[in-house]
Formats: sequence, C-alpha cells, structure tokens
Amino acid sequence: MNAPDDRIRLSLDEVLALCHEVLRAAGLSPEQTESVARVVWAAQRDECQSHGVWRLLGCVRTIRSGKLDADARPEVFDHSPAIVRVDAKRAFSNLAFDRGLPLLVSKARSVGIAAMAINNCFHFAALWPEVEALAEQGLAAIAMSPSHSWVAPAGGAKPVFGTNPFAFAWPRPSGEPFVFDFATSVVARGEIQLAERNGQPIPEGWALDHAGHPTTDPSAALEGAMLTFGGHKGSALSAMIELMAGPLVGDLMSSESMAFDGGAGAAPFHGELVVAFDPRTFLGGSVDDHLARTEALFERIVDSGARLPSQRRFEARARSEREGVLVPRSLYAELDALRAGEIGR
Ligand code: NDP
Ligand code: PYC
Repeated sequence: MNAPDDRIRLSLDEVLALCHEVLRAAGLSPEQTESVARVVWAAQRDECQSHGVWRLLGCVRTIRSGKLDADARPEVFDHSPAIVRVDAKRAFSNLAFDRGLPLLVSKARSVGIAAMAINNCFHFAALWPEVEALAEQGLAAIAMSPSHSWVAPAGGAKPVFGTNPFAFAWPRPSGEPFVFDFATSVVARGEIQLAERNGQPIPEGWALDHAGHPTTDPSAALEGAMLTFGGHKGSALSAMIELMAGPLVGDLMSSESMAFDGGAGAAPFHGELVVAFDPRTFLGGSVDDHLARTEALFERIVDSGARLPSQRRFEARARSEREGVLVPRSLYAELDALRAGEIGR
C-alpha cells in the first residue's frame, strides 16, 4: 500500500505532458495520442484512479501487442438519418469517438434521438468523458460497451460477461451535468488490479476464485470470476450491453474479444454504442420549463442527505485544478522510464 509520502505531486500540465510523452514514445500517432491522453488525463484529474495514468501501462502493452494500428485514422460514415458509424480501424476508441461526435450531435438535434456505433476499437477508458461531452452540448446521453469475459452471470461461477460499463448524462441549465458511469460488475476490474498492485485485499462479494469460492485475494479474483452488481439485475443489464454494444452494432462480445486477444494482454477489442437525445427536439418551446422541473428532482436528492453521482468527481476536479494530483512514486518511475523509452523495447 502506498503511504502518502510515497506519492509525488504533479500539476495537471505535467500529467498531460506525461500522458503525451508515454504514448508517443510507444509509437502512437500524434492524432491518436491527443485523444487518448486527454481521457487518461481527465480521469487522473477527477481522481478516478482505475482509469487514470495507471492505465498508460495497459495502453503501452496494447500498442506493443502488434494488434493495434498505431497510425490508424478512424472513418466516419453517415449511415442513416439517426445513425453514425465510426470505424476505429483497430485503434483506440477515443479518436473514433472524437471524430464521430459532431455528426452524432447534429443528428440528435435534427431527429431528436441519434446513435453512434463505434467499431473495431481497443477500449480501455472510462465512459463518463463521452456522455459528459454530449451533456455539455445540451443533450442527454447513454454510452455502453463490452470488455473481456471476466464476470460470472448471477448464479454462475464461470466468466461470461465483460465488466460492461454504461454511463448516463443529463444536461442541466447551469452547473455540472448529472452523470453516472459504472461497470455492471461490482467494481471495475481496474480496482482489483490496483488492489493487487498495492498488496491490499478486496472486499468480500466482489469475486470468486478459480474453484468458484468467494475470495478477498485480488490475484485469485483476477484468475477466477468477478461478480455482477445487484445480483440478477446487474447480470441482465450486462447481458443487454453484450447484445446492444456487440451484435447490434455488428461487433464482438466480451468472450469474442477475449478470444481475439489470445493471451496478449491487450485492451479489450470490440465496439461501443452511444445514444444521444435532444430535449429541445422532444419538447420544443416547453423545454426550459421541463428542464427547470428536473432541477427540483436533483434538489430533493440532495435534501434527502444523499449525494449526486459525479459530485465526488467534480469536487476532485476542482481540487486538482488548484493543487495538482498525487501519483504513487513507483508508478511515476515506471511511466517515466516508458516515456524515456527505457523499458520493454
Ligand atoms: P464506481 O462504483 O466507483 O462509481 C460508479 C458511479 O457511481 C460514479 O458515477 C460515482 O460517482 C457514483 N457513485 C459512487 N458512490 C456514490 C454514492 N455514494 N452516491 C451517489 N453516487 C455514487 O465505478 P466502477 O468501479 O463501477 O467503474 C469505474 C469506471 O470504470 C467507470 O468510469 C467505467 O466507465 C470504467 N470502466 C470501463 C470499462 C471499459 O471497458 N472501458 C469497463 C468497466 C469499467 P463519483 O465518481 O462521483 O464517485
Ligand atoms: O476496469 O473493468 C475495467 C476495464 C476494462 C476495460 C477497461 N477498463
């Protein structure tokens, strides 16, 4: 476990530079680096450790796996009045999302609802930056993707599903949007990997070992099966994400992504589905009245003593903007060596 003094403080500019330099040193094109670095940086800024700079290690492993095209340029297709398709061409999902976003927004505005199917992408990132980007443009949004088959269906003991995240965002007339983003497993796999790295046990209820017994040992959990959140409810949601962000968009499910990986240890390779809704097109002239009503819901949630999802993240963002971020010194040393091109070549 990292004691506070085992961590190094970096400014947000230093974090962004670190992300850029590690990815460029691994051979990723400047265009792809820009998009990937931005989401890793944002996760570190918002203290989402499981998808912050630690993920650069996995990005580099993916680039070096020989499976990813480090120079690929995504291609955007105007598929139908309400559907954008983006072929990521065997690169990370992030540049594909950035390239497809303007057409998705314009279709959502004209039709009221539009979807973007991203195909052939390596996916390692948190989804909230994507739905937040849509909410910033006044749209409600949902994003989802499969991953690798690491998660047992409720009642089962063998991995079938991915950690299959889904994220929602709702635009608010002022201030931060309402956003939540979670794995359909009890936690993201990244949390278990970080626990293993830090030599910490995991809570009961997160995973089963290889023999199907509950475990608090992160290594045994990573070799066994993770569990879904909310029992059969998370399990059914996870299955639906396999279907809607898999075969519906003509792409791989988590078990197929795992087979494609063939033990290389690269990021999952599959598709993603993003859906955007324009309240203005749904509601016309009454949109402002209805959006004002939604504020009452958020007030009631907070008045009840609960917090809004993403509140922790937005508070972390403000703190990081003032004070920079803390990164474990051992991780920083690994990333520093990667940026200097010193290891694994
Ligand atoms: P968490 O369980 O940490 O958080 C899930 C969501 O719940 C967040 O929006 C969080 O907001 C909110 N939340 C947490 N606690 C509370 C609370 N007490 N009251 C209200 N809201 C709360 O996330 P996961 O571990 O499930 O997932 C982490 C990340 O991993 C996600 O960003 C996800 O996209 C990513 N992921 C990516 C995958 C991929 O294949 N690309 C696969 C799986 C996960 P807050 O942040 O403010 O705490
Ligand atoms: O943390 O489960 C996870 C994950 C899988 C792919 C990217 N993140």
